[in-house]
Amino acid sequence: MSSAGYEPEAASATLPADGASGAGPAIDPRAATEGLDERLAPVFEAVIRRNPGEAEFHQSVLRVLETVAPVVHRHPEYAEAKLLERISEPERQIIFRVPWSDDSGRVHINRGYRVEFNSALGPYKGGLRFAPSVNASIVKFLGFEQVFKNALTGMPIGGGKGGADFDPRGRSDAEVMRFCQSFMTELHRHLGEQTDVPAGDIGVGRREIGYMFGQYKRITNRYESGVMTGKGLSWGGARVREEATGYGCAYFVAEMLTTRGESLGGRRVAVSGSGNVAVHAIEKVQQLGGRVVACSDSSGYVHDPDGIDVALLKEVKLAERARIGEYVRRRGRRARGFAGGSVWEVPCEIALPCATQNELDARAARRLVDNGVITVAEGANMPTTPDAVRLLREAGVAFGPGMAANAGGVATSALEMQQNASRDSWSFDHTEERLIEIMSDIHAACRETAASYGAPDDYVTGASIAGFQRVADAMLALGLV
Ligand code: NDP
Ligand code: 2IT
Repeated sequence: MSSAGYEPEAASATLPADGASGAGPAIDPRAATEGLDERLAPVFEAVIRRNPGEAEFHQSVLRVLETVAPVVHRHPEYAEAKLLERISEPERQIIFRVPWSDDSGRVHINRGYRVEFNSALGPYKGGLRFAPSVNASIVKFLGFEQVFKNALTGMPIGGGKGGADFDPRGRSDAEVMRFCQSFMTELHRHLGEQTDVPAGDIGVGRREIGYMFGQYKRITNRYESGVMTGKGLSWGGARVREEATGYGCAYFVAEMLTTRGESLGGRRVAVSGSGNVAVHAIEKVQQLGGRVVACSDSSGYVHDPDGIDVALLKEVKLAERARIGEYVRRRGRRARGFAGGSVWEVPCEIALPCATQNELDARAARRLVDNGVITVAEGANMPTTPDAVRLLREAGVAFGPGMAANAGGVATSALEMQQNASRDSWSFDHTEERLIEIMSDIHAACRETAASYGAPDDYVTGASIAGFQRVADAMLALGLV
Protein backbone atom coordinates (compact mmCIF):
# COMPACT_ATOMS: atom_id res chain seq x y z
CA MET A 1 0.00 0.00 0.00
CA SER A 2 1.50 3.31 -0.98
CA SER A 3 -1.09 5.79 0.30
CA ALA A 4 0.32 8.86 1.94
CA GLY A 5 1.03 8.40 5.60
CA TYR A 6 1.51 4.64 5.39
CA GLU A 7 4.60 2.99 6.70
CA PRO A 8 5.79 -0.54 6.11
CA GLU A 9 4.90 -2.79 9.01
CA ALA A 10 7.85 -4.62 10.52
CA ALA A 11 6.66 -7.93 11.89
CA SER A 12 3.29 -9.60 12.58
CA ALA A 13 0.90 -11.65 10.57
CA THR A 14 -0.61 -10.07 7.49
CA LEU A 15 -4.36 -10.40 7.39
CA PRO A 16 -6.03 -11.97 4.38
CA ALA A 17 -6.75 -9.33 1.79
CA ASP A 18 -10.06 -10.63 0.49
CA GLY A 19 -11.96 -8.90 3.22
CA ALA A 20 -13.32 -11.76 5.23
CA SER A 21 -11.50 -15.02 5.03
CA GLY A 22 -10.23 -15.65 8.54
CA ALA A 23 -7.10 -17.60 9.27
CA GLY A 24 -8.20 -21.08 8.16
CA PRO A 25 -8.66 -24.15 10.36
CA ALA A 26 -8.27 -23.16 13.98
CA ILE A 27 -8.86 -26.60 15.54
CA ASP A 28 -7.61 -30.14 15.16
CA PRO A 29 -10.89 -32.14 15.04
CA ARG A 30 -9.33 -35.38 16.29
CA ALA A 31 -7.70 -33.79 19.34
CA ALA A 32 -10.89 -31.83 19.99
CA THR A 33 -13.06 -34.97 20.02
CA GLU A 34 -10.75 -36.64 22.54
CA GLY A 35 -11.19 -33.75 24.95
CA LEU A 36 -15.01 -33.85 24.81
CA ASP A 37 -17.49 -35.39 27.25
CA GLU A 38 -18.32 -39.00 26.21
CA ARG A 39 -21.96 -38.13 25.40
CA LEU A 40 -20.91 -35.22 23.21
CA ALA A 41 -17.96 -36.72 21.31
CA PRO A 42 -20.22 -38.78 18.99
CA VAL A 43 -22.25 -35.64 18.22
CA PHE A 44 -19.11 -33.81 17.15
CA GLU A 45 -17.85 -36.81 15.15
CA ALA A 46 -21.14 -36.88 13.25
CA VAL A 47 -20.90 -33.14 12.52
CA ILE A 48 -17.39 -33.63 11.08
CA ARG A 49 -18.47 -36.68 9.04
CA ARG A 50 -21.54 -35.00 7.57
CA ASN A 51 -19.89 -31.64 6.91
CA PRO A 52 -16.43 -32.60 5.65
CA GLY A 53 -13.82 -29.86 5.41
CA GLU A 54 -16.07 -27.20 6.98
CA ALA A 55 -13.52 -25.95 9.49
CA GLU A 56 -15.38 -22.84 10.68
CA PHE A 57 -18.60 -24.78 11.20
CA HIS A 58 -16.75 -27.47 13.18
CA GLN A 59 -15.11 -24.76 15.30
CA SER A 60 -18.40 -23.09 16.20
CA VAL A 61 -20.13 -26.40 17.06
CA LEU A 62 -17.19 -27.38 19.24
CA ARG A 63 -17.31 -24.04 21.08
CA VAL A 64 -20.91 -24.78 22.10
CA LEU A 65 -20.45 -28.51 22.80
CA GLU A 66 -17.50 -27.84 25.11
CA THR A 67 -19.62 -25.62 27.29
CA VAL A 68 -22.93 -27.51 27.42
CA ALA A 69 -21.55 -30.77 28.89
CA PRO A 70 -22.72 -29.89 32.44
CA VAL A 71 -26.21 -29.10 31.12
CA VAL A 72 -26.51 -32.50 29.50
CA HIS A 73 -25.48 -34.09 32.80
CA ARG A 74 -28.08 -32.10 34.69
CA HIS A 75 -30.76 -32.75 32.04
CA PRO A 76 -30.46 -36.31 30.68
CA GLU A 77 -33.73 -35.71 28.77
CA TYR A 78 -31.78 -33.57 26.28
CA ALA A 79 -29.46 -36.46 25.41
CA GLU A 80 -32.34 -38.94 25.25
CA ALA A 81 -34.19 -36.73 22.77
CA LYS A 82 -30.98 -36.39 20.71
CA LEU A 83 -31.27 -32.64 21.04
CA LEU A 84 -27.64 -31.87 20.33
CA GLU A 85 -27.68 -33.96 17.16
CA ARG A 86 -30.83 -32.14 16.01
CA ILE A 87 -29.63 -28.67 16.99
CA SER A 88 -26.38 -29.05 15.00
CA GLU A 89 -28.21 -30.07 11.81
CA PRO A 90 -29.79 -27.11 9.95
CA GLU A 91 -33.54 -27.39 9.31
CA ARG A 92 -33.00 -26.41 5.66
CA GLN A 93 -30.06 -25.40 3.43
CA ILE A 94 -30.57 -23.53 0.19
CA ILE A 95 -27.78 -23.10 -2.39
CA PHE A 96 -28.43 -21.33 -5.67
CA ARG A 97 -26.90 -19.78 -8.78
CA VAL A 98 -26.74 -15.99 -9.02
CA PRO A 99 -26.05 -14.85 -12.60
CA TRP A 100 -25.52 -11.13 -13.29
CA SER A 101 -23.77 -8.90 -15.78
CA ASP A 102 -21.27 -6.12 -15.05
CA ASP A 103 -21.26 -2.62 -16.54
CA SER A 104 -19.33 -3.78 -19.58
CA GLY A 105 -21.82 -6.57 -20.27
CA ARG A 106 -19.59 -9.39 -19.00
CA VAL A 107 -21.49 -12.24 -17.38
CA HIS A 108 -20.61 -13.41 -13.84
CA ILE A 109 -21.90 -16.36 -11.86
CA ASN A 110 -21.87 -16.37 -8.06
CA ARG A 111 -23.19 -18.84 -5.54
CA GLY A 112 -25.92 -17.81 -3.10
CA TYR A 113 -26.74 -19.45 0.24
CA ARG A 114 -29.39 -19.36 2.93
CA VAL A 115 -29.12 -21.77 5.83
CA GLU A 116 -32.36 -21.85 7.80
CA PHE A 117 -30.93 -23.30 10.97
CA ASN A 118 -33.56 -23.32 13.67
CA SER A 119 -37.11 -21.97 13.96
CA ALA A 120 -38.07 -23.24 17.42
CA LEU A 121 -38.29 -19.71 18.86
CA GLY A 122 -39.51 -17.75 15.84
CA PRO A 123 -38.93 -17.11 12.13
CA TYR A 124 -35.36 -17.69 10.91
CA LYS A 125 -33.47 -14.47 11.56
CA GLY A 126 -29.94 -13.47 10.61
CA GLY A 127 -27.87 -11.52 8.15
CA LEU A 128 -26.62 -11.93 4.61
CA ARG A 129 -22.87 -11.68 3.91
CA PHE A 130 -21.42 -10.74 0.54
CA ALA A 131 -17.69 -11.51 0.47
CA PRO A 132 -15.47 -13.63 -1.79
CA SER A 133 -14.70 -16.09 1.01
CA VAL A 134 -18.35 -17.01 1.66
CA ASN A 135 -18.93 -20.76 1.43
CA ALA A 136 -21.11 -23.40 3.10
CA SER A 137 -18.84 -23.62 6.15
CA ILE A 138 -18.90 -19.88 6.81
CA VAL A 139 -22.66 -19.62 6.38
CA LYS A 140 -23.29 -22.63 8.61
CA PHE A 141 -21.01 -21.40 11.39
CA LEU A 142 -22.72 -18.01 11.30
CA GLY A 143 -26.17 -19.65 11.28
CA PHE A 144 -25.29 -21.91 14.20
CA GLU A 145 -23.99 -19.01 16.33
CA GLN A 146 -27.07 -17.01 15.39
CA VAL A 147 -29.44 -19.62 16.87
CA PHE A 148 -28.02 -19.22 20.38
CA LYS A 149 -27.36 -15.50 20.10
CA ASN A 150 -30.96 -14.86 19.09
CA ALA A 151 -32.23 -17.03 21.94
CA LEU A 152 -30.06 -15.06 24.36
CA THR A 153 -31.76 -11.79 23.35
CA GLY A 154 -35.04 -13.14 24.72
CA MET A 155 -36.80 -12.06 21.52
CA PRO A 156 -39.04 -14.40 19.47
CA ILE A 157 -36.55 -15.11 16.68
CA GLY A 158 -35.07 -18.32 15.31
CA GLY A 159 -31.67 -18.45 13.62
CA GLY A 160 -30.44 -18.42 10.02
CA LYS A 161 -27.74 -16.89 7.85
CA GLY A 162 -26.99 -16.47 4.17
CA GLY A 163 -24.96 -14.65 1.59
CA ALA A 164 -22.93 -15.07 -1.54
CA ASP A 165 -19.30 -15.31 -2.66
CA PHE A 166 -19.71 -11.90 -4.32
CA ASP A 167 -17.33 -9.03 -3.61
CA PRO A 168 -19.15 -5.67 -3.70
CA ARG A 169 -15.88 -3.75 -3.28
CA GLY A 170 -14.95 -1.83 -6.40
CA ARG A 171 -18.33 -2.53 -8.03
CA SER A 172 -20.54 0.32 -9.22
CA ASP A 173 -23.96 0.95 -7.66
CA ALA A 174 -25.57 -0.40 -10.84
CA GLU A 175 -23.57 -3.63 -10.63
CA VAL A 176 -24.42 -4.09 -6.95
CA MET A 177 -28.09 -3.47 -7.79
CA ARG A 178 -28.12 -6.07 -10.56
CA PHE A 179 -26.42 -8.59 -8.30
CA CYS A 180 -28.91 -7.95 -5.46
CA GLN A 181 -31.88 -8.24 -7.81
CA SER A 182 -30.63 -11.54 -9.20
CA PHE A 183 -29.92 -12.84 -5.68
CA MET A 184 -33.42 -11.94 -4.49
CA THR A 185 -35.08 -13.32 -7.63
CA GLU A 186 -34.17 -16.77 -6.31
CA LEU A 187 -34.19 -16.16 -2.54
CA HIS A 188 -37.62 -14.48 -2.32
CA ARG A 189 -39.53 -17.79 -2.46
CA HIS A 190 -37.93 -18.84 0.84
CA LEU A 191 -38.59 -15.60 2.75
CA GLY A 192 -41.56 -14.02 4.53
CA GLU A 193 -42.13 -11.93 7.65
CA GLN A 194 -43.33 -15.07 9.48
CA THR A 195 -40.84 -17.39 7.78
CA ASP A 196 -37.35 -16.01 7.27
CA VAL A 197 -36.18 -12.43 7.79
CA PRO A 198 -32.67 -11.52 6.53
CA ALA A 199 -30.61 -8.42 7.41
CA GLY A 200 -27.05 -7.20 6.73
CA ASP A 201 -23.61 -8.51 7.60
CA ILE A 202 -20.17 -8.05 5.98
CA GLY A 203 -20.61 -6.40 2.57
CA VAL A 204 -24.36 -5.92 3.04
CA GLY A 205 -25.61 -2.59 4.38
CA ARG A 206 -28.51 -0.26 3.74
CA ARG A 207 -27.77 0.05 0.00
CA GLU A 208 -27.90 -3.72 -0.57
CA ILE A 209 -30.92 -4.20 1.72
CA GLY A 210 -32.72 -1.51 -0.33
CA TYR A 211 -32.06 -3.22 -3.66
CA MET A 212 -33.09 -6.62 -2.27
CA PHE A 213 -36.21 -5.32 -0.51
CA GLY A 214 -37.20 -3.48 -3.71
CA GLN A 215 -36.89 -6.67 -5.76
CA TYR A 216 -38.83 -8.69 -3.16
CA LYS A 217 -41.62 -6.11 -3.29
CA ARG A 218 -41.79 -6.24 -7.10
CA ILE A 219 -41.87 -10.02 -7.29
CA THR A 220 -44.42 -10.57 -4.53
CA ASN A 221 -46.50 -7.41 -5.05
CA ARG A 222 -46.57 -6.97 -1.28
CA TYR A 223 -45.18 -4.13 0.86
CA GLU A 224 -44.10 -6.63 3.49
CA SER A 225 -41.94 -4.38 5.65
CA GLY A 226 -41.12 -7.08 8.18
CA VAL A 227 -39.46 -9.38 5.63
CA MET A 228 -36.05 -7.69 6.00
CA THR A 229 -34.42 -5.55 8.66
CA GLY A 230 -31.78 -2.84 8.39
CA LYS A 231 -34.05 -0.83 6.09
CA GLY A 232 -33.83 2.93 5.53
CA LEU A 233 -35.89 5.11 7.87
CA SER A 234 -38.25 6.35 5.15
CA TRP A 235 -39.08 2.82 3.97
CA GLY A 236 -39.79 0.86 7.14
CA GLY A 237 -36.45 0.95 8.92
CA ALA A 238 -35.95 1.46 12.64
CA ARG A 239 -33.88 4.08 14.37
CA VAL A 240 -30.71 2.73 16.03
CA ARG A 241 -30.61 -0.47 13.92
CA GLU A 242 -27.64 0.83 11.96
CA GLU A 243 -25.72 1.69 15.13
CA ALA A 244 -27.03 -1.17 17.26
CA THR A 245 -24.35 -3.86 16.96
CA GLY A 246 -21.46 -1.51 17.72
CA TYR A 247 -23.37 0.45 20.36
CA GLY A 248 -24.55 -2.78 21.98
CA CYS A 249 -20.99 -4.09 22.08
CA ALA A 250 -19.82 -0.88 23.81
CA TYR A 251 -22.62 -1.14 26.38
CA PHE A 252 -21.76 -4.80 26.98
CA VAL A 253 -18.11 -3.93 27.59
CA ALA A 254 -19.14 -1.16 29.95
CA GLU A 255 -21.17 -3.73 31.95
CA MET A 256 -18.24 -6.16 32.00
CA LEU A 257 -15.97 -3.43 33.35
CA THR A 258 -18.46 -2.28 35.97
CA THR A 259 -18.66 -5.83 37.31
CA ARG A 260 -14.91 -5.66 37.98
CA GLY A 261 -15.10 -2.21 39.52
CA GLU A 262 -13.63 -0.64 36.38
CA SER A 263 -14.95 1.73 33.71
CA LEU A 264 -14.21 2.87 30.17
CA GLY A 265 -13.16 6.28 31.45
CA GLY A 266 -9.70 7.14 30.13
CA ARG A 267 -9.02 3.58 28.94
CA ARG A 268 -7.22 2.94 25.65
CA VAL A 269 -9.25 0.78 23.28
CA ALA A 270 -8.20 -0.97 20.04
CA VAL A 271 -10.87 -1.99 17.53
CA SER A 272 -10.37 -4.13 14.42
CA GLY A 273 -12.30 -3.31 11.25
CA SER A 274 -13.86 -0.02 10.24
CA GLY A 275 -17.21 -1.17 8.92
CA ASN A 276 -20.68 -0.92 10.40
CA VAL A 277 -19.91 -2.68 13.68
CA ALA A 278 -16.46 -1.18 14.28
CA VAL A 279 -17.36 2.44 13.53
CA HIS A 280 -20.38 2.43 15.82
CA ALA A 281 -18.49 0.60 18.58
CA ILE A 282 -15.81 3.31 18.35
CA GLU A 283 -18.44 6.06 18.46
CA LYS A 284 -20.17 4.72 21.58
CA VAL A 285 -16.96 3.77 23.40
CA GLN A 286 -15.78 7.37 22.98
CA GLN A 287 -19.15 8.73 24.13
CA LEU A 288 -18.79 6.55 27.23
CA GLY A 289 -15.35 8.01 27.99
CA GLY A 290 -12.95 5.51 26.38
CA ARG A 291 -10.22 6.54 23.93
CA VAL A 292 -10.08 4.42 20.78
CA VAL A 293 -6.47 4.57 19.65
CA ALA A 294 -6.51 2.15 16.71
CA CYS A 295 -8.70 0.56 14.05
CA SER A 296 -8.15 -1.28 10.77
CA ASP A 297 -9.49 -2.59 7.49
CA SER A 298 -8.36 -5.43 5.28
CA SER A 299 -5.49 -3.32 3.94
CA GLY A 300 -3.88 -2.25 7.23
CA TYR A 301 -4.39 -0.36 10.46
CA VAL A 302 -4.08 3.12 11.91
CA HIS A 303 -2.68 4.24 15.24
CA ASP A 304 -4.21 7.51 16.37
CA PRO A 305 -3.05 8.11 19.97
CA ASP A 306 -5.34 11.12 20.59
CA GLY A 307 -8.41 9.04 19.73
CA ILE A 308 -10.01 8.16 16.39
CA ASP A 309 -11.92 10.99 14.69
CA VAL A 310 -15.22 9.13 14.17
CA ALA A 311 -16.75 11.70 11.83
CA LEU A 312 -13.73 11.42 9.53
CA LEU A 313 -13.72 7.63 9.76
CA LYS A 314 -17.43 7.51 8.80
CA GLU A 315 -16.76 9.77 5.85
CA VAL A 316 -13.83 7.71 4.57
CA LYS A 317 -15.02 4.17 5.28
CA LEU A 318 -18.84 4.28 5.31
CA ALA A 319 -19.67 7.09 2.85
CA GLU A 320 -16.75 6.90 0.38
CA ARG A 321 -15.92 3.19 0.84
CA ALA A 322 -12.22 4.16 0.60
CA ARG A 323 -9.17 2.42 2.11
CA ILE A 324 -8.13 3.21 5.68
CA GLY A 325 -4.97 4.93 4.33
CA GLU A 326 -7.22 7.77 3.23
CA TYR A 327 -8.12 8.41 6.90
CA VAL A 328 -4.43 8.78 7.71
CA ARG A 329 -3.85 11.11 4.78
CA ARG A 330 -6.66 13.45 5.88
CA ARG A 331 -5.93 13.23 9.60
CA GLY A 332 -2.42 14.56 9.06
CA ARG A 333 0.44 14.10 11.49
CA ARG A 334 -1.61 12.86 14.41
CA ALA A 335 -2.21 9.36 13.02
CA ARG A 336 0.19 6.77 11.66
CA GLY A 337 -0.84 4.11 9.18
CA PHE A 338 0.56 0.63 8.75
CA ALA A 339 0.06 -1.36 5.59
CA GLY A 340 -0.79 -4.96 6.47
CA GLY A 341 0.18 -5.93 9.99
CA SER A 342 -2.01 -6.45 13.01
CA VAL A 343 -3.99 -3.83 14.89
CA TRP A 344 -3.41 -5.89 18.05
CA GLU A 345 0.18 -4.62 18.13
CA VAL A 346 -1.13 -1.31 19.48
CA PRO A 347 -1.03 -1.16 23.31
CA CYS A 348 -4.52 -0.98 24.85
CA GLU A 349 -6.47 -2.05 27.93
CA ILE A 350 -9.58 -3.05 25.99
CA ALA A 351 -9.70 -4.87 22.64
CA LEU A 352 -12.80 -5.17 20.46
CA PRO A 353 -12.40 -7.44 17.43
CA CYS A 354 -15.09 -6.16 15.04
CA ALA A 355 -13.90 -7.36 11.59
CA THR A 356 -14.13 -11.06 10.79
CA GLN A 357 -13.71 -14.66 12.03
CA ASN A 358 -10.39 -15.94 13.39
CA GLU A 359 -8.67 -12.57 13.09
CA LEU A 360 -7.33 -12.54 16.67
CA ASP A 361 -5.00 -15.54 17.04
CA ALA A 362 -2.81 -16.79 19.90
CA ARG A 363 0.09 -14.61 18.85
CA ALA A 364 -2.10 -11.50 18.87
CA ALA A 365 -3.60 -12.53 22.22
CA ARG A 366 -0.12 -12.93 23.69
CA ARG A 367 0.80 -9.46 22.47
CA LEU A 368 -2.40 -7.98 23.98
CA VAL A 369 -1.70 -9.65 27.33
CA ASP A 370 1.92 -8.45 27.32
CA ASN A 371 0.62 -4.93 26.66
CA GLY A 372 -1.73 -5.10 29.65
CA VAL A 373 -5.17 -5.80 28.14
CA ILE A 374 -7.90 -6.35 30.78
CA THR A 375 -11.03 -6.97 28.67
CA VAL A 376 -11.73 -8.39 25.21
CA ALA A 377 -15.24 -8.40 23.73
CA GLU A 378 -16.20 -9.74 20.29
CA GLY A 379 -18.13 -7.31 18.09
CA ALA A 380 -17.60 -9.69 15.16
CA ASN A 381 -18.71 -13.32 14.97
CA MET A 382 -16.04 -15.77 16.26
CA PRO A 383 -13.11 -13.39 15.65
CA THR A 384 -10.98 -14.98 18.38
CA THR A 385 -9.39 -18.38 17.71
CA PRO A 386 -9.84 -21.10 20.37
CA ASP A 387 -6.15 -20.91 21.32
CA ALA A 388 -6.42 -17.16 21.75
CA VAL A 389 -9.55 -17.48 23.92
CA ARG A 390 -7.74 -20.00 26.13
CA LEU A 391 -4.71 -17.78 26.44
CA LEU A 392 -6.75 -14.70 27.36
CA ARG A 393 -8.79 -16.55 29.95
CA GLU A 394 -5.71 -18.15 31.53
CA ALA A 395 -4.20 -14.68 31.80
CA GLY A 396 -7.29 -13.50 33.72
CA VAL A 397 -8.57 -11.26 30.91
CA ALA A 398 -12.37 -10.83 30.93
CA PHE A 399 -13.65 -12.27 27.65
CA GLY A 400 -17.09 -11.47 26.17
CA PRO A 401 -18.06 -13.82 23.30
CA GLY A 402 -19.81 -12.46 20.21
CA MET A 403 -22.90 -14.51 20.94
CA ALA A 404 -23.54 -12.04 23.77
CA ALA A 405 -21.46 -8.96 22.99
CA ASN A 406 -22.69 -8.44 19.42
CA ALA A 407 -26.32 -9.46 20.03
CA GLY A 408 -27.49 -5.83 20.07
CA GLY A 409 -27.75 -5.79 16.27
CA VAL A 410 -30.11 -8.68 15.91
CA ALA A 411 -32.05 -7.61 19.02
CA THR A 412 -32.69 -4.24 17.40
CA SER A 413 -33.69 -6.07 14.22
CA ALA A 414 -36.35 -7.77 16.33
CA LEU A 415 -37.42 -4.29 17.52
CA GLU A 416 -37.64 -3.25 13.84
CA MET A 417 -39.90 -6.27 13.16
CA GLN A 418 -42.02 -5.24 16.15
CA GLN A 419 -42.41 -1.69 14.77
CA ASN A 420 -43.20 -3.03 11.29
CA ALA A 421 -45.87 -5.36 12.68
CA SER A 422 -47.58 -2.50 14.52
CA ARG A 423 -46.93 0.08 11.75
CA ASP A 424 -45.19 2.20 14.34
CA SER A 425 -41.92 4.12 14.47
CA TRP A 426 -40.10 4.75 17.73
CA SER A 427 -37.79 7.64 18.63
CA PHE A 428 -34.02 7.23 18.74
CA ASP A 429 -33.87 7.67 22.51
CA HIS A 430 -36.64 5.18 23.22
CA THR A 431 -35.06 2.58 20.94
CA GLU A 432 -31.62 3.08 22.42
CA GLU A 433 -33.10 2.71 25.91
CA ARG A 434 -34.50 -0.66 24.84
CA LEU A 435 -31.10 -1.66 23.44
CA ILE A 436 -29.36 -0.74 26.70
CA GLU A 437 -31.92 -2.74 28.66
CA ILE A 438 -31.49 -5.79 26.38
CA MET A 439 -27.68 -5.70 26.61
CA SER A 440 -27.90 -5.41 30.37
CA ASP A 441 -30.30 -8.38 30.53
CA ILE A 442 -27.98 -10.44 28.31
CA HIS A 443 -25.04 -9.56 30.54
CA ALA A 444 -26.99 -10.58 33.64
CA ALA A 445 -28.18 -13.83 32.00
CA CYS A 446 -24.57 -14.75 31.13
CA ARG A 447 -23.34 -14.11 34.62
CA GLU A 448 -26.23 -15.79 36.43
CA THR A 449 -26.11 -18.86 34.21
CA ALA A 450 -22.33 -19.15 34.50
CA ALA A 451 -22.56 -18.86 38.29
CA SER A 452 -25.29 -21.51 38.47
CA TYR A 453 -22.96 -23.90 36.66
CA GLY A 454 -20.04 -23.16 38.97
CA ALA A 455 -18.15 -20.95 36.51
CA PRO A 456 -18.62 -17.38 37.71
CA ASP A 457 -17.12 -14.72 35.43
CA ASP A 458 -17.08 -17.16 32.50
CA TYR A 459 -19.11 -15.37 29.83
CA VAL A 460 -18.50 -18.11 27.22
CA THR A 461 -20.13 -20.76 29.40
CA GLY A 462 -22.89 -18.39 30.51
CA ALA A 463 -23.82 -17.25 26.98
CA SER A 464 -23.77 -20.71 25.39
CA ILE A 465 -25.74 -22.40 28.16
CA ALA A 466 -28.34 -19.65 28.53
CA GLY A 467 -28.94 -19.56 24.76
CA PHE A 468 -28.84 -23.33 24.39
CA GLN A 469 -31.36 -23.98 27.15
CA ARG A 470 -33.95 -21.62 25.68
CA VAL A 471 -33.73 -23.33 22.29
CA ALA A 472 -33.55 -26.83 23.73
CA ASP A 473 -36.63 -26.37 25.95
CA ALA A 474 -38.65 -25.00 23.03
CA MET A 475 -37.58 -27.89 20.82
CA LEU A 476 -38.60 -30.43 23.46
CA ALA A 477 -41.99 -28.75 23.83
CA LEU A 478 -42.62 -28.77 20.07
CA GLY A 479 -42.26 -32.54 19.71
CA LEU A 480 -39.84 -34.30 17.37
CA VAL A 481 -38.82 -31.27 15.31
P1 NDP B 1 -18.78 -4.42 7.15
O1 NDP B 1 -18.75 -5.01 5.81
O2 NDP B 1 -19.55 -3.19 7.40
O3 NDP B 1 -17.30 -4.16 7.68
C1 NDP B 1 -16.34 -5.16 7.75
C2 NDP B 1 -15.05 -4.48 8.14
O4 NDP B 1 -14.07 -5.45 8.49
C3 NDP B 1 -14.45 -3.64 7.01
O5 NDP B 1 -13.83 -2.52 7.56
C4 NDP B 1 -13.44 -4.60 6.42
O6 NDP B 1 -12.38 -3.97 5.72
C5 NDP B 1 -12.92 -5.22 7.69
N1 NDP B 1 -12.24 -6.49 7.47
C6 NDP B 1 -12.68 -7.58 6.82
N2 NDP B 1 -11.75 -8.53 6.86
C7 NDP B 1 -10.71 -8.02 7.58
C8 NDP B 1 -9.47 -8.51 7.99
N3 NDP B 1 -9.10 -9.74 7.67
N4 NDP B 1 -8.69 -7.70 8.73
C9 NDP B 1 -9.04 -6.45 9.07
N5 NDP B 1 -10.23 -5.92 8.70
C10 NDP B 1 -11.03 -6.70 7.97
O7 NDP B 1 -19.29 -5.61 8.12
P2 NDP B 1 -19.91 -5.50 9.58
O8 NDP B 1 -19.26 -4.41 10.33
O9 NDP B 1 -21.38 -5.53 9.45
O10 NDP B 1 -19.47 -6.90 10.19
C11 NDP B 1 -18.25 -7.09 10.91
C12 NDP B 1 -18.37 -8.32 11.79
O11 NDP B 1 -19.45 -8.17 12.70
C13 NDP B 1 -18.66 -9.64 11.06
O12 NDP B 1 -18.04 -10.69 11.76
C14 NDP B 1 -20.16 -9.78 11.19
O13 NDP B 1 -20.58 -11.13 11.07
C15 NDP B 1 -20.36 -9.27 12.60
N6 NDP B 1 -21.69 -8.82 12.96
C16 NDP B 1 -22.35 -7.89 12.21
C17 NDP B 1 -23.60 -7.44 12.61
C18 NDP B 1 -24.33 -6.35 11.89
O14 NDP B 1 -25.38 -5.94 12.38
N7 NDP B 1 -23.83 -5.84 10.78
C19 NDP B 1 -24.27 -8.02 13.80
C20 NDP B 1 -23.46 -8.91 14.57
C21 NDP B 1 -22.23 -9.30 14.13
P3 NDP B 1 -12.53 -3.50 4.18
O15 NDP B 1 -13.20 -2.16 4.26
O16 NDP B 1 -11.11 -3.45 3.73
O17 NDP B 1 -13.34 -4.53 3.49
O1 2IT C 1 -24.54 -11.60 13.06
C1 2IT C 1 -25.57 -10.93 13.26
O2 2IT C 1 -26.17 -10.97 14.35
C2 2IT C 1 -26.06 -10.06 12.19
N1 2IT C 1 -25.42 -9.97 11.15
C3 2IT C 1 -27.36 -9.32 12.36
C4 2IT C 1 -28.52 -10.20 12.04
C5 2IT C 1 -29.87 -9.51 12.01
O3 2IT C 1 -30.81 -10.21 11.61
O4 2IT C 1 -30.00 -8.35 12.36
